[in-house]
Amino acid sequence: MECLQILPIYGHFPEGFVWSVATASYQIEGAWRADGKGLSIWDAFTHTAFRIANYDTGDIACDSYNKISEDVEMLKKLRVNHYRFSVSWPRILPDGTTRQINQAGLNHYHRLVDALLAANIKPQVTLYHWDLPQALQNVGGWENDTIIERFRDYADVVFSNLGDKVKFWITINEPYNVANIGHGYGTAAPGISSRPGTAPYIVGHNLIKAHAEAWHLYNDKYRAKQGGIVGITINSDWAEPRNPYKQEDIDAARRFLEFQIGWFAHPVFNGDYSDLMKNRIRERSLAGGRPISRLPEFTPEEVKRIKGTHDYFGFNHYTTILASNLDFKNLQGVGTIYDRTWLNSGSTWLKVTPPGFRKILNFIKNEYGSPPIYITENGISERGDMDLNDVHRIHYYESYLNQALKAYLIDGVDIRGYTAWTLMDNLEWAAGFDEKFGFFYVNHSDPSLISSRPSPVSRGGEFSGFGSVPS
Ligand code: PNW
Repeated sequence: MECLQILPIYGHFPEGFVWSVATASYQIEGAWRADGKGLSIWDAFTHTAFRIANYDTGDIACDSYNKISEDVEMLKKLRVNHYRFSVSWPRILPDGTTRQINQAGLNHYHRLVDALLAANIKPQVTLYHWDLPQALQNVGGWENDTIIERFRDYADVVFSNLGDKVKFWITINEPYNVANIGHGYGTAAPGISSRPGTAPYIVGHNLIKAHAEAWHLYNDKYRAKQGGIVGITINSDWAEPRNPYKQEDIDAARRFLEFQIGWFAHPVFNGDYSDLMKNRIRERSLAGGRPISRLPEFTPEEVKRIKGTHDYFGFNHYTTILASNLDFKNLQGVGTIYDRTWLNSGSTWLKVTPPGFRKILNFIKNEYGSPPIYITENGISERGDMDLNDVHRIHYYESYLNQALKAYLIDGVDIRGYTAWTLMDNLEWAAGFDEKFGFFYVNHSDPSLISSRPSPVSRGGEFSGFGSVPS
């Protein structure tokens, strides 16, 4: 049985399968103060000392704000049929509210969407890929529950302006990372790390409610007219027990998954946080002398309103960890390490572990009611000197795609689309420009940023585009 895992499978994904690549506004757009754009928490974060490797910023990034046609040319070369990008909230609503709607910002996205459609590439649009208006952060950001209404208002502006042309919406990208990295570790904007046991859960709670309100808004006001689909994109690693013969580690792996993918998927797909998560956090909170759990509660009405707010399962996946039981340290009580035989990447957290992809796709099928799944991110980074030959990247995509194909053909997982991260090397958040996930290389020492993209030095000399991936 085990050897079957490493043999490739041949076959096809279904008719109409979505082949896509993804980017995010702050990572590529630049033009951070152009045409009336407000500041985002990432503008503030990258301009704060010691936050970002090499003091890199997204001030210019890949200059995509000014390079729509170059970006579309690259997409054509990849022969994708979709392109996933995100809208910068402060570019459209400079202070985060509808008090002022910045038409110049909206026009940028109109131009981009029009150029895509003219090239027969359909847009997949993320409303929130982490660049919150700084003005909203100044009043508490995702910790303040007024954010739910603000997000709904923002979604309303974007749906009403772009919804005639955009039929695939993602409300929020990776709420787990917004909550945990932004408000627990503090290594992503807004960089809050002073209340690691409470702030992430409050933020997560508001993210879930904000997503649900945006989904209902679309459902009630736009769906009949515009006919698109809306979902949330949830990220998760796969977890294997560190010692597969030890029940404690098997339980730890399960806890890891329920605390990562389950934190957001359980309320949206099954209703409420899982009992395992609720019980564990309550137990630990009380043991630590708190009167109530650190995990906020949904009222029964809220549970009902949130459950079912999905037209598909948006899923980002990169890697696998080994889980073991820990009786102290973090709330979930899970220690994580990597197997030393796993291939490395340019990111410390990312190891090449293809079989976990198939397993977690099956986990989604089994735990969340076999929803249609769009993989909205998957990819690998490199760092250091590169010859653009890309053997690691080719190996990663071939083996991960084959695992997805097995999940589809053998296991019956309802996979509808696959999106690679990312179109071109871009600002990899706190890691700056050093970690390169792109299909295309961007030469930052060329002030025009043009000559190297799109150009013969683009990556993937041997990656012949999605049109010919064994599918
Ligand atoms: C995702 N981790 O972020 C994001 O959606 C992208 O914007 C990002 O560039 C891409 O994956 C590559 O990192 C992640 O530490 C950031 O486990 C960090 C982690 C995972 C995903």
